[in-house]
Amino acid sequence: MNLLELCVKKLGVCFIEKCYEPLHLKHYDIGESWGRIYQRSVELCTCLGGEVICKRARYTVCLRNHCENDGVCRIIEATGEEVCGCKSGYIGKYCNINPQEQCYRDSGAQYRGLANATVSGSPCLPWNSDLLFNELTVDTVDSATLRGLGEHAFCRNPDQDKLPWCYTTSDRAISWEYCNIQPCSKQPFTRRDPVIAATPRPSRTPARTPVCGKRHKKRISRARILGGTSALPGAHPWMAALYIRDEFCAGTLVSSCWIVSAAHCFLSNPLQSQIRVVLGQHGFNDTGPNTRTFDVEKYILYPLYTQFQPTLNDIALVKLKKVNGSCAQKTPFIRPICLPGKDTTFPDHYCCKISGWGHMSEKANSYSQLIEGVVKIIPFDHCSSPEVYGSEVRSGMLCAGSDSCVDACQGDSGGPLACECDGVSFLYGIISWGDGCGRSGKPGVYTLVPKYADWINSVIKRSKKKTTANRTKINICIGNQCQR
Ligand code: 4AZ
Repeated sequence: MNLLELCVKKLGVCFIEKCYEPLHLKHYDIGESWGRIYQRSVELCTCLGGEVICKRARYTVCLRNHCENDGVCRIIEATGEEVCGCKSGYIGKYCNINPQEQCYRDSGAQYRGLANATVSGSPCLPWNSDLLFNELTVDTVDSATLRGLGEHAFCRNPDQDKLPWCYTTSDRAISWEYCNIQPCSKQPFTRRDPVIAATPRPSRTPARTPVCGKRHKKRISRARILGGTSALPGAHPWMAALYIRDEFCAGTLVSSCWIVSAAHCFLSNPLQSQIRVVLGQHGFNDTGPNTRTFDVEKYILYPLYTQFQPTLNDIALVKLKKVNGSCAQKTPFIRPICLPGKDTTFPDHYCCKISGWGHMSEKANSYSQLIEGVVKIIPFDHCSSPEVYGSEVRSGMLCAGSDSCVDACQGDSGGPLACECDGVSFLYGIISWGDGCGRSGKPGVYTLVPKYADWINSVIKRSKKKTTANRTKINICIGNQCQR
């Protein structure tokens, strides 16, 4: 059918008339059919260009009732579709929406109301939006409805966060934000009430939130650099994009003015005026409202680094030039990672994350969106065995790889190997070198940051006495972060 024939002209603009089904809070396309239970009658409805035509339908009782809140479940014989008849006060295809809920209790995991905008006023994306393909696996209808998700754009808390939130688009990429909705403890609430940030209740032992290493990310489930998945904006807020003449490298923000990167990125001895650093970047070479661009005041290679052995001591510090008196200011998309102490160790087989805009394969020649992947720390003895890298791997390096060929590649150099302990990320390695990309038995090799912790701190402190680099004390973190 020619869609143009079905569109309706309003103010000279052509609209395709969809049909709104108030029981499901959903628009159906022209020609689409759906079942419903309306005033106890089981019906099969069809959308005919803005008009809904419903007919009584023959039905049987469902073998298993998936309708919530004591709704009744019926199967329409003609289509096999299961439909729900909701008790008063509930609507939605599965009776799991309660339009009367104006506030949320506890953390809002059970909130089923209609709030659909974030604190900054952005509209929520529907939970079934194609744009969330990488973010969500609403594995089964059951788990989705149990978590309050569905074909709607209402605020929910499906992942034990502290309050309801939703996905939004920000800077042409998917992001997320908490919702503009009050806890019931703050009732009475009127729509005109200003949104006041909740003041945390004083606690006897105030919990210290680290100033570094916290991500702004959401990925409810679904796992997918080389072999990695597209990262969410804010998932790696410490990522820095280094445009060095016509070359590209990555780096990691460790304090407001300092980026850690790889020394080999500066092999061509660029002038500092030839380097540009972009923070908060998602797509390669793509700036927007979430990005900040900085000139470089200076860069410092590790004193023992030499171009004759470019894989040894492959670490450099880049100092950003201040803009209006300050360097990087924190946003959900820009914040530093924590630096490990010199004794910090993550054990063999620990899973850490790499991220970067680098090539997606050895043969590729273009850069990408920010991609992330999980790699495991490989025992040093194995990596330095003759069948892997032999004596090319030295102390001050660490190897990490995965069975599913997740690996860093050209353009990822200088970027982080971030290892997380109790939800705080540490810069444990710097992407440095490897034999090709994703080759079996040839893991990526990283500069081991703890070995350079004293040097980093001395440079950063020397240059600015008052602030030290972000450090949160950990020595050994046990526990495995591999499950995503
Ligand atoms: C590079 O050229 C590069 N597979 C970085 C890391 C690896 C390979 C190449 C590791 O920047």
